[in-house]
Amino acid sequence: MKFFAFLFFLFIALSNFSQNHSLPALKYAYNAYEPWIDAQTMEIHHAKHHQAYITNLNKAIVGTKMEKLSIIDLLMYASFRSDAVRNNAGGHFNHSLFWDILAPQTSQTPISSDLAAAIDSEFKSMDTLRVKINQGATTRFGSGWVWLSVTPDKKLMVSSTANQDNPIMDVSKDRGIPILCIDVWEHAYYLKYQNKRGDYLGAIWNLIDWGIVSQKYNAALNDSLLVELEKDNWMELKDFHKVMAQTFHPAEKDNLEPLRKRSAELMAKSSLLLASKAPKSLDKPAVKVALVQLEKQCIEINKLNSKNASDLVLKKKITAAHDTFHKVQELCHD
Ligand code: MN3
Repeated sequence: MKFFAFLFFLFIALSNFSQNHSLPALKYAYNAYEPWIDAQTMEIHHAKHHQAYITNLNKAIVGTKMEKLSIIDLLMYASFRSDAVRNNAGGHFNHSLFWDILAPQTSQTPISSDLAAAIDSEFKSMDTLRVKINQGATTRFGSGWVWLSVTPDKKLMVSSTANQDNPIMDVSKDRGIPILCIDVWEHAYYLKYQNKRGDYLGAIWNLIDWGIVSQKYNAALNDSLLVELEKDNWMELKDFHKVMAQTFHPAEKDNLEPLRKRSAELMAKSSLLLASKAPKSLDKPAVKVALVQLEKQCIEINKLNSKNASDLVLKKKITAAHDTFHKVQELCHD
């Protein structure tokens, strides 16, 4: 009996271990970031705020397929996730990167010549980059983050996002792999700097470990995620996908109501998709041919619907259009 109880607890322990996200340890003591960030802020920020994102992320995904997904997969398709997953997966990833790039001055490592050259060619100088990042941070209304990222065409980009969003998420306009970030939530600075975000921004530059940022720059340049981000950056495809999913799936179960209500919208989205500019790697004849066919099918569905075609006919047509859309998606992931 004891042996079975042991197995049972082992199973519970292992299953928790494999499914849960957990708080990464800080590389330095809470007081090592003084005087720029005080120990109390670091401790509350790490042990309370960051931990809360992780606890709530684990809660939001427990018992779902998302338990098995990497944090990157959770972020990539944020537009398809609940607000709880979007905010807490973002909160976990963003803070993990932030802690990673901060170091007390005595422990900092120098910037690589590759990153220094990329900064000079993209922003003219480190000083201009700093001004640009601080501008992004100052003008971010409310809570959010400012980022330095590597874009799919391997350039450096400064951007900012609201709340716990980040450049990996498909809800972001400017996408890339972040290599540096600054937290501009008030909880990052309020105890020491109160409402003076500018003073905090002045201080935080003393803590950035450019050697670590350089490592992240090299890793990002060779990361296959860059290719995925480029392919995924097609808003019109996502817009069409949503309407297709919300009309086709009910139709599969013989509920034609959503399609009857939204056939004009589906048609409009298919035209917008056909007219849109595809990401460079997907701009190929086979994709175009499939999109032309898809638009034709959506126009026909709308026409049949306006003539009150039977459920059976509409179901057959939306199934065929859905097959075409699947072909587009397959072509995109070749
Ligand atoms: Mn924070």
